[in-house]
Amino acid sequence: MPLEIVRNDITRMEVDAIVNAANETLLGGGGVDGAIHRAAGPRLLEECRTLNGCETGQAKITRGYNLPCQYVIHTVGPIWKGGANGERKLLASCYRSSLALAKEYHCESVAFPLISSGVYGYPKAEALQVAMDEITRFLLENDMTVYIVVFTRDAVELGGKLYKEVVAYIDDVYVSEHYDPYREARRSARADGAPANGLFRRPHREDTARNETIFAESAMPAPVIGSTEPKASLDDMLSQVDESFGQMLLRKIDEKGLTDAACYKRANVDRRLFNKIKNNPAYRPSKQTALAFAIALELPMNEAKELLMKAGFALSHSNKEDIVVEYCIMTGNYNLIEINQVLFRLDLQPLGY
Ligand code: AR6
Repeated sequence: MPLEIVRNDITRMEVDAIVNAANETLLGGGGVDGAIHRAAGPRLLEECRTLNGCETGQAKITRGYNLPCQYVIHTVGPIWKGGANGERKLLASCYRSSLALAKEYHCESVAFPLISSGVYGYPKAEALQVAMDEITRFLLENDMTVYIVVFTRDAVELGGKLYKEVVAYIDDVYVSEHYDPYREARRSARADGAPANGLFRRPHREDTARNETIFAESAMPAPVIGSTEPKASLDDMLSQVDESFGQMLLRKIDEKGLTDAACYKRANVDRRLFNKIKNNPAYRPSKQTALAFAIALELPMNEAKELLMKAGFALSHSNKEDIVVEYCIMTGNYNLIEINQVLFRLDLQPLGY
């Protein structure tokens, strides 16, 4: 997947380059800078001494030494002074300069921490937005896998309007459809003063099944048992195979007037996977990939379901990822990066590949 947000310690990332949130001296410090120097060993500091520092918004590169990555790109983020002192521009410049260096050194994968969002005080949600905007812009023109590495404890501080809306929607849909009458009966009995371990009839399977709504139509019409219609032969049926996922995808790309590259980039899918889908009509992508294309193509709900079905999947209210995507399609939010941010916060699988 070209852009991915992950929870990790950046010093463990096995990528071509990791980015360090350094200071202008480049001689080490606390936070992620301290962690990177500790993990890389003293030779990193020796090399940093030869670089004569680095200006805010710029970046310099060294080797990775004992780290699992080949390079460390050191960039200096702005100190947050309220937001009216060019902080955004400088932070954006950190990402641009670092990505330009990564490209110059032929890196195929790079991992960024949330620069400036620790000691330098940049609000985390805004820092993440700048990171995503700049990385997305870069990926429109370049092929690279870029990770934004968020320390686990920081993830909870990442806010966002869409996130709050989606959580409310999940609470409505998921909770009501996973209503368990058995548990409810126990709960109300407890409220009535009945013993918590009292015996209750477990609901019949059909009771609970009624609460589960799968909202994609079935891919095949249900077989009619005992039908008197003449039976088609298997050969006949096999000769009438529908348009495949890849064929429908390419047709939709044309109908929308998009180029292939614009579509797979919007879908956060890498070129190799797109070519696999394009060149092999029988190829079945993962559900995350199929959904990513539905979002990239800005398909309305019925067409999104149809595309998904071509890959052999359906949307289900039993699945939180699906509810998030459903909400976004229903509300016309086709910003895949934003959707992935919400999925990440909810600990769900992101879309794309
Ligand atoms: N992996 C991933 N993220 C991390 C890690 C880690 N190992 N450690 C911290 N973070 P900061 P800044 C997150 O303070 O704000 C240094 O002293 C952290 O939670 O490291 O740009 C330099 O020398 C936060 O979200 O960098 C400078 O003087 C983000 O990384 C100054 O701090 C950045 O936090 C730079 O401050």
